[in-house]
Amino acid sequence: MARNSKTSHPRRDRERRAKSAPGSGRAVRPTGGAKPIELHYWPTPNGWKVTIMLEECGLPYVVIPVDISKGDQFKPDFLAISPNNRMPAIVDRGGPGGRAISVFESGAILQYLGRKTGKFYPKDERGRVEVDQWLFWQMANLGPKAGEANHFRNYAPSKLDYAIERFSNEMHRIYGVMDRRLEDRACLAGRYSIADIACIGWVSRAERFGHDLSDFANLRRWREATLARPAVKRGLSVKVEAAFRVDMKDPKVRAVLFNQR
Ligand SMILES: N[C@@H](CCC(=O)N[C@@H](CS)C(=O)NCC(=O)O)C(=O)O
Repeated sequence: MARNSKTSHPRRDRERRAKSAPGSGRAVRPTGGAKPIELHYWPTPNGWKVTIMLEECGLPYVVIPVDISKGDQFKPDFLAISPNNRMPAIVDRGGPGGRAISVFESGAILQYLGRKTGKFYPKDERGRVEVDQWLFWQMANLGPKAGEANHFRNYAPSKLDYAIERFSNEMHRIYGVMDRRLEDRACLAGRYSIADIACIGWVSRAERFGHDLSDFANLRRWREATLARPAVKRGLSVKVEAAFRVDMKDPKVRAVLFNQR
C-alpha cells in the first residue's frame, strides 16, 4: 500500500505537518483520539465522494494515496480490500462490534458512513428508498457515462466521432434527467443526502468534460448550492501532490490505465 505520498489540503497544511508521522498516512482531519478512518484515495470524482462525506460527517480520517497512474491499484495489499482494483476504499478500525471493516465501491462506502453516523442517509424506509434510487442512478449512469465521455474526448489515441457523439448525447440525456428531478426540489432526494454527494464531483467537472449545461437551469442551481457547502469545498480540495505530476500522454501511464485486461 502506498502510505507515504504527500497529500495537501489548503486549510490544514500546518496541522497535518504536526500530526503526520513518517510511514503513516497523512492526517487530514484531527482524530481527537478516535481511530481515524483510512481512506485509500486518489483525487478524482469517485474519490471526492468519500472525502466530501467524511468532511460532512466530521469523521477523523487519514488519506492513503493510491497512485493509479503507477499501478498501486494492482498491489496485493490494496486488492485485499478492493478486489476490483479501483479506488476509493476505506478501512474503519472502529467498525461494527469494534472490529475493523473494509469497504470498496464508493456507493457502498457512502451508505456505510451514512449508517454509521446517521447523517445524510435517512433511517425511514421511504426516505432511504428515495436516496438509494438516486445513489444507484449515479453509480450506473452519471459516473460511468461521464467517464467514457471524458475518455473518448480527451484520452483516446484517435478521434472516434461515433464514440464522442454517443457519450456526449448520453451525458446530455443524463443531465436532463437530473434537471427534471431538480425542478421542484432542492436536492435529488428532497433533502441533501449521499445521493447529492455522489453526484457533485462529476457535475462540477461538466464543462471540463466538454459538456454544456446551459440547457439545465435547475441542475446549475443545484450545483452552485452544493458547491457552496463548506464541507464540499474541503472534500474537493483534498489533493495528492503526486497527482499534479501525472502526464496522461506518458505511454507508461497510459499502459497502466488504458491497457487493462
Ligand atoms: N464503481 C467504482 C469506480 C471507481 C473507479 O473507477 N475509480 C477509478 C478512479 S475514478 C480508478 O480507481 N481507476 C483505476 C484504474 O482505472 O485502473 C466506485 O464508484 O468506487
